[in-house]
Amino acid sequence: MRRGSSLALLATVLGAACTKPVTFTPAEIAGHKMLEGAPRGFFLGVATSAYQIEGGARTDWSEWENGAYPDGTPHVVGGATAARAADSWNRWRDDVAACRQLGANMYRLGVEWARLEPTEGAWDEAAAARYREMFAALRAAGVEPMVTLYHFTLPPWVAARGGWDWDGAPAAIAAFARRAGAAFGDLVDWWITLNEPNVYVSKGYLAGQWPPGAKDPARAVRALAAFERAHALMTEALRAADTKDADGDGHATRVGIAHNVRVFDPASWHPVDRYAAHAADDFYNQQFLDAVATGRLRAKLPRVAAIDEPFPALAGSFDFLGLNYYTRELTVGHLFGDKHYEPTTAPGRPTSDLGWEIYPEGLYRLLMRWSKSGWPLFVTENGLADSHGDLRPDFLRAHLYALDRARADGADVIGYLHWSLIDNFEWSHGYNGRFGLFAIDFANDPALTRRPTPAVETFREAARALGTLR
Ligand code: PNW
Repeated sequence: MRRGSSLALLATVLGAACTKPVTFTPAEIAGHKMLEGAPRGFFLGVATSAYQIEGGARTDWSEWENGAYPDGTPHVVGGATAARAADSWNRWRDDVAACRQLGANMYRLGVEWARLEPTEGAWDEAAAARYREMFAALRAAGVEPMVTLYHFTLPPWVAARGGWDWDGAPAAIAAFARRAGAAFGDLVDWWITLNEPNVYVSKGYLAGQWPPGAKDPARAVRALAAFERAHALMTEALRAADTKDADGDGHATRVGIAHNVRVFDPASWHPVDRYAAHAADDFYNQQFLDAVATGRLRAKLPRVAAIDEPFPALAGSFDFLGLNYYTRELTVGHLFGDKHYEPTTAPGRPTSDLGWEIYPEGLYRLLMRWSKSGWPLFVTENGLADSHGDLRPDFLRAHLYALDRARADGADVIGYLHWSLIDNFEWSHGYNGRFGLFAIDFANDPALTRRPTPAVETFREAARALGTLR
């Protein structure tokens, strides 16, 4: 008896530190039929963001990408900019055609706040009309739009007031959400308030690689809380403004965030590395979800700052949990200072062009982890930087296998969106991170032709199994 219970305790402690190990063999992945048994109504699609594909927008990022670090290195590799990007503002019909070719039944795309509200309180009717054209064309093609309202870019007038450091930012973006809900609600039911606030906080406030270029952990904690406020207020605004059920499924709005999640495994059995994995996981993966689950602002870095106070609008603000999954990190911990850990990559494992480990088992582990959260799970991004396009077919197959396994084991996963439909502006990596199912030769092809990569066939195989390929 005693022995049994202490073993159980030991298992819990070890389990909490490293979750359940699981390994997929190439044979089981190859022998699996992708999306077999997926329910009717499952969403299989692709994702992009406004700033990364549209071209021609003026945001805080367009200012950032023209700048450099004190040593003269440009903020973006090679001094690249998104001035033209994939020119989707003009070529969006090509993107709709690419969705059709894939057999996608959903396309997650963004609207650019800076375009719609270029100065405070203004509203660009012509820009809104063009977005309406896109959404209507998608619906006509049998592709449900999912619309992201914030994907890393702010209008310059918001940035000038301090961006996410400005106390008024959550209310300002909620006002924008209300207008977007009213303007597009008859064509859009699926909404992402915020894309990856945790990535933005890490890049913009800890690493200093994205605007506002800060390396200030205390500010990072405050920024995370500001994003939590913003999401809650945006959800209220959307639910009030969008009362039109576009697809007739009984829901006028389905609101969530696209939350970047990673597996953090300790680099060794050393307790400091294990503590680092736990701390990174908590800040990066868990605190935003706890905020929504508890109706309290939750933002904390040990030894730095902690915010924990009621914010009732957070409660119930997810209709689903959107997860963006790419990779795993192995953490090496630091006991002192405000830099808690160093991320490393598992030795001998395959990686992407950006050096991110390819680890499909992580998607399974994370879906299972949140399968009891009460929220339906939606993979709102998953993809690979692969400029040759030859690793992406197996990547896609393996990650859909992970998703199917999680569903078979009880996780309520309602959709999968691949990042990305087309090659695009990969933030500080410029055009070096090629995530597109359709490749674009930015340097040599003035027509920016969307050219299918080998993974298009793999995607179509999944769409065929789902019955969405027309
Ligand atoms: C996500 N990181 O961003 C985004 O939602 C996309 O805009 C982006 O293109 C895609 O993933 C691929 O990177 C991330 O450095 C950007 O850890 C950077 C990181 C993670 C996610």
